[in-house]
Amino acid sequence: MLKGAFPHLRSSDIRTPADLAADETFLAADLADYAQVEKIVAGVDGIVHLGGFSVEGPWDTILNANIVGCYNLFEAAYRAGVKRVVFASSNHAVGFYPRAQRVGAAVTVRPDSRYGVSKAFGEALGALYADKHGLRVTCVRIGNVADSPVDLRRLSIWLKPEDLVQLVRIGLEHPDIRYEVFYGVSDNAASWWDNSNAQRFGYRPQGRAEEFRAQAVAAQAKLDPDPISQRYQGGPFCSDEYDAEPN
Ligand code: 15L
Repeated sequence: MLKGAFPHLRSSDIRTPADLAADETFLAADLADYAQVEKIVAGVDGIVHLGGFSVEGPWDTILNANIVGCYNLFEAAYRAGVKRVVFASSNHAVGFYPRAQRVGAAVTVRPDSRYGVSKAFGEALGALYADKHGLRVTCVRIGNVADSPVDLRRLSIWLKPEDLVQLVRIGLEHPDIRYEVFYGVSDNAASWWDNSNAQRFGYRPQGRAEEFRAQAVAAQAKLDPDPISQRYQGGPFCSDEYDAEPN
């Protein structure tokens, strides 16, 4: 969806996609290897950093892909003179806020997993490179990107792909960005997040999760009840490995 928005696009992943089009430029890289990251950022003006391990995983996996990998990305970007980074953070950086609480972009992080901790780390790293080195950094705490919301939790956090593109373009183009945190969420009536910071930069989401309520409710009915998951915003990322006394 960014095709045509910018004169040149380069994509990267640890594996080469099988369906690359003839007009697409691709460079494979393992983010955990600094020398490889240096090659993919060379000559680039702006980066949309979606790379890494995108769910909970063993510590070594998170450490290499999301901690070392994220450091390599910001460090190499800064050294190469890249001007902007849009970092794909996640709702799981704040997943342990209860669903009953509405939160804004400035709340203390409350990660719900090692994965969520890695996203909080990425947000902190982005702030460091913005404040100390002048990189323009936008962190998007993405809810769930899909064609439609697939359960009750996703009715609150669903992000229509086109709306993600809108947020990415704000991060890459808005003249007033220095360091900002946005929620990656569409115009969902059941949202738990105050996304006024994104709106301040012109974000006007088009997706409305409520239009899919019936299908989300039907899908939810097929899931086993899980009180911890249903209490907190991060859902199953909270109940996974949970052994605390509930408070
Ligand atoms: C995420 O951060 C994941 O990348 C995605 O796969 C979903 O699990 C999403 O969160 C979610 O919370 O639904």
